[in-house]
Amino acid sequence: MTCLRLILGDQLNARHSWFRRVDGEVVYVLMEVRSETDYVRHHAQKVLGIFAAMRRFGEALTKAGHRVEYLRIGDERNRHSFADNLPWLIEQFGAARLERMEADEWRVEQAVLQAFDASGLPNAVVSAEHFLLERDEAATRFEKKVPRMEFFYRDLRRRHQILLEPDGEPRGGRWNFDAENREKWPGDPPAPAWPWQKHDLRALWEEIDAAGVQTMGEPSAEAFGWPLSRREAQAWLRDFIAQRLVHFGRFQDAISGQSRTLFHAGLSFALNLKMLHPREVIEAAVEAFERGEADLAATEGFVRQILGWREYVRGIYWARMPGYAELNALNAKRPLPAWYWSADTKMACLRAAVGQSLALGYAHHIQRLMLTGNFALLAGCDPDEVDAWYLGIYVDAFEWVEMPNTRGMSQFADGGIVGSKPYSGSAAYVNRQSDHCKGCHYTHTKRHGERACPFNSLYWHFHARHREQFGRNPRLAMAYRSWERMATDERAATLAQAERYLADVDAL
Ligand code: FAD
Ligand code: DLZ
Repeated sequence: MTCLRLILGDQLNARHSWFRRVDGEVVYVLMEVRSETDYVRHHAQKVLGIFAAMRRFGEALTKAGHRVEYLRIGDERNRHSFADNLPWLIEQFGAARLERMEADEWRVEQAVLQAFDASGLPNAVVSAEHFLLERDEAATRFEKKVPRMEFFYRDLRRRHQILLEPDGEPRGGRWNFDAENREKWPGDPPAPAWPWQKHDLRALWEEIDAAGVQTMGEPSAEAFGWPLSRREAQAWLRDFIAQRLVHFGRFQDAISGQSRTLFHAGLSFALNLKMLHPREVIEAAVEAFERGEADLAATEGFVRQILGWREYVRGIYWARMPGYAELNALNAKRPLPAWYWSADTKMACLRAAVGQSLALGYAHHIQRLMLTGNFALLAGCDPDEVDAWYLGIYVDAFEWVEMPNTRGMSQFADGGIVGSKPYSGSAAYVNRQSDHCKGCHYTHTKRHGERACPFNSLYWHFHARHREQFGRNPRLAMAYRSWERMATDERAATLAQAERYLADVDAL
């Protein structure tokens, strides 16, 4: 009795219990399909990376003795969706049973669930054995009331016994070292280069191109950098622990024109494809702390991202979908400026953030939140467009993690489910955290007039036009007080400047 087991492109978990035993009656199915390459315009490196990693995964399973059916993008038999390929695969293998892992994305979960049910065969769904909180528990827990991230995170630290004293209290007497993690990076200590690979993926790129898949950004197929197997991902993890963890906390919120990657881990692609398990990443950081190679602030700051934020946004996604994708609390309608696809803007910080996103399929968290995200928020860009851009451009972008970060944390379109206030910042913030303002076409100290930095007038315009929503928010009280203290003609000139900028955002 043959059983088909479906493996999605972001389910490359070599340590899943499925693979512990070789069973001649099980056929593992992987498919490169247009339903997944086309639901949004992806970065070329994202499609290349997912396909190359899927192919390596399929080959490794075959080598380990498993039966594998791998459908390439150019395969003539390929009908380009999970639902359309399943019926002929069932027939070809005479399958009597279907199995799958839980999908991480709502759209895909619905599609495969329906396809499995439509087959009429007995079928089962199992955990992807990746997250630290199972999907159903996360969804149930967040269904009625979403806890603040901090309390959720403390709870997971207790549950998984991470960085705790024997009496259950946090190591160092505090749960949170965020206050120590906000330094600007002066260029020293030097930021170590990431351990980019040099995979030659030109043949695969030709296949993708020949199939007509539309992408954005640079493929860099001749020397493709991202890790493509568990072994390579483990090497990236070791490199991060040895080279960058030590300064991760201090410079976590820094932005610099001198380094695109600073002390960040670069592990999100490997984690989200499930080549690495979050537990092993957390354990590696905690072990480095125990060996005295990183201090508590750096280690806790890193653990918080993975055990806290990553699991938290997934809980929100699964508790609130599909409605979450429709939320637009600030009624934002503006199209995203054209330079989000070209980096052709005079704003130095945004030129760098968009430019590196197109080149690498990567920007670090503060670039995503306080540069591209902040601009879209202040300008009032449509969250559907903002979501589509973030979901496409980053190699690590999968909707379960992209959407609560974008629509929620960054755009406040969820009305405050993820964060209690919008992440808005003026040029003062950008100048405090980065070295971009110095050589910029715009002047970071000016609110209006020639070459006034757009972040300033847009910041005040945003707060003025959303006074009803945010005027009584205690976390924004200081901003509104400053606005009130400003002279009337200064306020008028600032708002008029913002209006001029908003009338032609493509020209900024
Ligand atoms: P590091 O800064 O080194 O952090 C370590 C790890 O912590 C990351 O690999 C990631 O797994 C996890 N992490 C850190 N912050 C978050 C967070 N806010 N949410 C979830 N996990 C987090 N992350 C994605 O994985 N996919 C996305 O599509 C995505 N979209 C984002 C969109 C916006 C608007 C914002 C503000 C953030 C987004 N993030 C996303 C979160 C974060 O920016 C990335 O996880 C991070 O930049 C990945 O790079 P890194 O591995 O070098 O991370
Ligand atoms: C993102 C993506 C792309 C571009 N292509 C494929 C594919 O051809 N086959 C596949 O199985 N998965 C792909 N993926 C990942 C899926 O979209 C992913 O499984 C869902 O987003 C669920 O998280």
